[in-house]
Amino acid sequence: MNYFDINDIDNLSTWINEAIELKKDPLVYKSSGANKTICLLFFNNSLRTRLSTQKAALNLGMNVMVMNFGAEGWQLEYGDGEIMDQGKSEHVIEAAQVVSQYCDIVAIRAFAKFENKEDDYQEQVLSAFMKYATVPVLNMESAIGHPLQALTDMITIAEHSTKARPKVVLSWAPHPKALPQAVANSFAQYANASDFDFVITHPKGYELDPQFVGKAMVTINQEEAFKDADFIYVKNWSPFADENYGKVINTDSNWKITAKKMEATNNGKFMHCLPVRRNVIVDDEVIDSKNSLVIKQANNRTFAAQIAIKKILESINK
Ligand code: AN0
Ligand code: CP
Repeated sequence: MNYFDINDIDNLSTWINEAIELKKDPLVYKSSGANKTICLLFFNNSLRTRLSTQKAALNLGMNVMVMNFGAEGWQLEYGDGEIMDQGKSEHVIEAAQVVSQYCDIVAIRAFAKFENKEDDYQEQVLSAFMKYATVPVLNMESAIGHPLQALTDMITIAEHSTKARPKVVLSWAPHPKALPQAVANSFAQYANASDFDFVITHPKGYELDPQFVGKAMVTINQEEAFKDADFIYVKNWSPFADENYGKVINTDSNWKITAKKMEATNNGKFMHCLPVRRNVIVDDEVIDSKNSLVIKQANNRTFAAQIAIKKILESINK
């Protein structure tokens, strides 16, 4: 099996409960990855994903190889039948098969490039690796999804929820650079698969792909959205719509998360996947408050990765 998106999870609440259980004794499956190797390929920067996925693999007794592919690998070609007389040195057809011979799982981070919406939304990089690799593929944030982050977020909400059906709000916040929709897409997808009163709030023009929005309540009134919320999950993303795809069309600081806005919530918890720009996305006062879960959330990245890798290992050993 791959862990590419939510469709690779047979039962989300089982995965969440297993991850919470694993936290009590992270080394309990130390022998399950013995003599197996995971190779982590990064086409983009990372702090949490790189270290927590490595840590998860080590907890499972695996060997880990990490490559900063974006800076140190050959530039890859993805197109079929290309005459490769330009800048790209190697085709993914060879690269994926070659990497597969050195490891048992290949994990990949490859963000949206914002060059061509179709390439991004067809998951050009991850799809090619899944097509040509001969070992399972783990998604460490692709063009349109971040399933390890979303699993982490569901684990964190499960741990901190005091209600059977919490009100969970995904709020856009301003950012100076154009960021992918991946984190928001996956969060929405996993939130829709959970028993939440789920609300998404963003300025006009920031509508997400309907396949991820699903049954969520969507509003451009952030103040209204925050009312009685139990969890405020904040993330910037750039527009999905064709006309402004991957551009910055709004930097309105009125969307920043402030202590005043948090007052309208039901003693709501603040969540963000990190990295976060302080006092642009969120005021210090909020991220430093006792209701901020960001550090605990980052810790859960290890256990989300460990569950996903464990499931992949089980599928290999079957
Ligand atoms: C990335 C993004 O928004 O997708 C990674 C988040 C985990 N964020 C930045 O590039 C700042
Ligand atoms: N949340 C997250 O994926 O962080 P990194 O980009 O630092 O890995």
